[in-house]
Amino acid sequence: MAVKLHRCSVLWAKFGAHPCWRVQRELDAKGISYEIVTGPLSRKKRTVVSALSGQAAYPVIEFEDGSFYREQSKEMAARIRSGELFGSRAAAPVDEITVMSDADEGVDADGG
Ligand SMILES: N[C@@H](CCC(=O)N[C@@H](CS)C(=O)NCC(=O)O)C(=O)O
Repeated sequence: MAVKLHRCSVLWAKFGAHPCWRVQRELDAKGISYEIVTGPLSRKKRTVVSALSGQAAYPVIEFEDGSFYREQSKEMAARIRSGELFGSRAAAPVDEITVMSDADEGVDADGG
C-alpha cells in the first residue's frame, strides 16, 4: 500500500533530528512505498496539509483511503519501525495485488 508523505521541502536535510527525515528514513528502512508531497515552509500557506490533518506541522502521512496519521515525528518513526503504520487498515484491494502462481514459475500441475 503506497502512502503519501507530506513533508517540508528541505529534502537535503538528512540528519536524525530533522522531523521529516526521521519519518522518511523509517519508511525507507521498512520498504514502504511512498510518494513525497512537499509543501510550503510558511505555515500560513500550508493549505493542503492543514485541510488533510487539521494542523500545519509536517510530516503527515496520508493513506490511500484519504485518512492521515500525524504524531510527533519520534512517535511516528517508532510506529513505522514497529510495523504498525497501517494498523487495522486492510491491505491493498485484491485486484491490486500481484499473485504469483506455480504456473507463473513454469511449474505445471505435475510439478514439472
Ligand atoms: N516536534 C515536531 C516538530 C515538527 C516540525 O518542526 N516539522 C517541521 C518540518 S520538518 C515544520 O513543520 N517546521 C515548520 C513549523 O513548525 O512551522 C515533530 O517532531 O513532529
